[in-house]
Amino acid sequence: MDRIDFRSDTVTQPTPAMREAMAKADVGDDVFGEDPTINRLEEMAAERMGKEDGLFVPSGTMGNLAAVLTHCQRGDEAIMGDRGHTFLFEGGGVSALGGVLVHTLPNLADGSLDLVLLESAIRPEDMHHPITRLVILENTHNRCGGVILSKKYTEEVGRFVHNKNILLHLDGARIFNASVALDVPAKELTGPANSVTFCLSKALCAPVGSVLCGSNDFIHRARRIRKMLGGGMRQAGVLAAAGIVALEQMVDRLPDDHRRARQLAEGLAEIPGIRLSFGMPQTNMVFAELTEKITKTGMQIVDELKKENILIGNVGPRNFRMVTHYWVDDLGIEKTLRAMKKAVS
Ligand code: TLP
Repeated sequence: MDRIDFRSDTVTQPTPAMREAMAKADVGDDVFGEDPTINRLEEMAAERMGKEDGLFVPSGTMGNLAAVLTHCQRGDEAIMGDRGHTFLFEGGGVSALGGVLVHTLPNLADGSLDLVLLESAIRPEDMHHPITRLVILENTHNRCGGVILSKKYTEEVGRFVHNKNILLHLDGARIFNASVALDVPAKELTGPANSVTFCLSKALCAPVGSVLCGSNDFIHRARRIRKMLGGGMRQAGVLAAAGIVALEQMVDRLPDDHRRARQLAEGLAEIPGIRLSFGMPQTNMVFAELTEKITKTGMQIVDELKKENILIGNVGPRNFRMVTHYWVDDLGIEKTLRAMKKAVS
C-alpha cells in the first residue's frame, strides 16, 4: 500500500485469507440462531475470553452499549474513567439510550482507576441515591496511550466490586494487544469481569465486528438488547468468517505492531521539537506532541505529512496519535520518521 495510515488500527483492510473465507462462508439467519459461522465465532470468542457464551455485534460501541444496558436498569449508575472510550467516544449512548448515569473517576496515567476513589464513589444504600450497578475498565487503555492493565490490578478491582455486589464490564477492544504484550492468555485478563467486549476489526484486521462475552444468562439477555438496538444481522456469517481468521491468524503477529510502535517512538523522541506524550508505547499506539519551540500547529504537521501520503491522528492542537498495524511495515516507519523530521524542521 502506498498510503501509510496511522490514524487508527480500525483502518485495517481484511487480509486475502479473510476475503477467501468470507466468499466461502456457510451462512444462515443469525436472528434465528441459524448462522453456523457466527455460532462458531461466538464459541471461539467465548473460549478465548474464558466465558460461557459470546454475541457477535457490529461494533465495539454496540458491544459496550449492549453490556451496559444488559447489566443496568434506567437510573442506575456506572462508574468509568474520564478518559475511557465509553465516556468519551460512544455518543453518550449509555445515558441517551439506557438512562444510565455516568460517574467518572480520573484515569491514572497507567489507565487504572484509584481504588480509594472507587470506594468513595460507590453509593451507600439510600433512596436519595442512584444505585451503583457497574464499573467499567478498559484494556488496553486507548487515551492513556494504549497502556495495559495488569492481571493483578484487574483481579483486585474484580474482588473489590464483587464484594460490594457491583458488576464489572471490561472494554477489551484491544485485549489481545494486552495479552501478547504480557504473554498472558486473554482469559486471565478478562477472568474477573462479568462481561467483556473485544474487537475483531481493529488490529486483527477483520472488516467489521466485535464480540461481547459473558455468562449464558447474560448473553441470553444481551441478545434481546442487541435486537432492540437493531444489531440482529441475519446472514452475517460472511463477516464472522473474517473474524474467525482474525482469531486464528492475526493474534500471534501483534508483537510486530508493538515492535514497530517502539521503533517509531524511539525515532520520534530523537527529533528536536517532538516529545512523546506518555513515554514509550506499551502496545501499538504512539502519542506525541510538539514542544513549545515549534511554531507550526499540529494541523500544519498533519497536512505536510498528508502530502507525502502519510496519515496521522490529530488528537489535540499540538498532539498526535499514531497507531501501528498489519498494513504498516518497517519501510513505512522509516519513511514516516524522515517526513516528520522534515515537517518540524
Ligand atoms: N476506538 C477508535 C475511535 O473511536 C477512537 C479508535 O480509533 O481507536 N473501545 C475502545 C477502547 C476503542 O478504542 C474503540 C474504537 C471502541 C471501543 C469502539 O469500537 P467501534 O469503533 O468498533 O465502535
